[in-house]
Amino acid sequence: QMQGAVFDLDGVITDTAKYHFAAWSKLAKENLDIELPASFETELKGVSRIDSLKKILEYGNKLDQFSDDDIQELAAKKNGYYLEAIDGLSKDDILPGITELIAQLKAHNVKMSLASASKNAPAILKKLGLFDEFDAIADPAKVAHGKPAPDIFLAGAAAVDLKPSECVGVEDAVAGVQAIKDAGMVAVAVGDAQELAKADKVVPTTADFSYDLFEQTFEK
Ligand code: B16
Ligand code: MG
Repeated sequence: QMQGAVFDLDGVITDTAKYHFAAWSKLAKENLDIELPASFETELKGVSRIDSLKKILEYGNKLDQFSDDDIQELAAKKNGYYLEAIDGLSKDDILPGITELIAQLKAHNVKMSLASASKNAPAILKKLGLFDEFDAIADPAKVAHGKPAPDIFLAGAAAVDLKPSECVGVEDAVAGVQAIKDAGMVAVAVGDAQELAKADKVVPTTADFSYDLFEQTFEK
């Protein structure tokens, strides 16, 4: 039986990708003179703050123009824009089906932890009113490698004293599904079935998530 569920945040519990993209677009335009194409919204999903910035600088052919200190400073500036954008986040921003799913997992004594690349994850969960629902939040600052490396999902399972093989991992990004599989977990994903084909189960929307779906996928 499934003992734990290890969740990604952005795209699974709430949709912060649009705010990340808006903040990066503003930074790129105002500080770097780079115009980001819309495709970057998906491209930056699950990618850490610093790696996202490096991708943007690479895209603009400007990576060699900035020192490590500049990069830290620019990343901090982006985070300021992002925090402004998510200031109004509330429980209305929880994706469909997630509140019900959490209740079902709790009723079945399934431990829940978070495996988000976001350093803002605790603050976001608080705004959504979900902070107390989670048994643990893995700290992305403490893992060596970001997604698609399995580190953050391994940390998520360990944080609730479970083996990866006892957990289901939940993701919306290709890199995240790869991380779950390489962690040795069963993967449930939301989004495009073709794109996320490495997952054990893909559903079109978070409203399709349920304890039964997770448990059936786990047992397969
Ligand atoms: P922060 P996830 C990821 O969240 C986002 O998808 C990604 O766009 C972002 O750059 C990353 O968190 C880091 O976020 O700047 O807040 O530390 O999908 O792993 O929950
Ligand atoms: Mg995500």
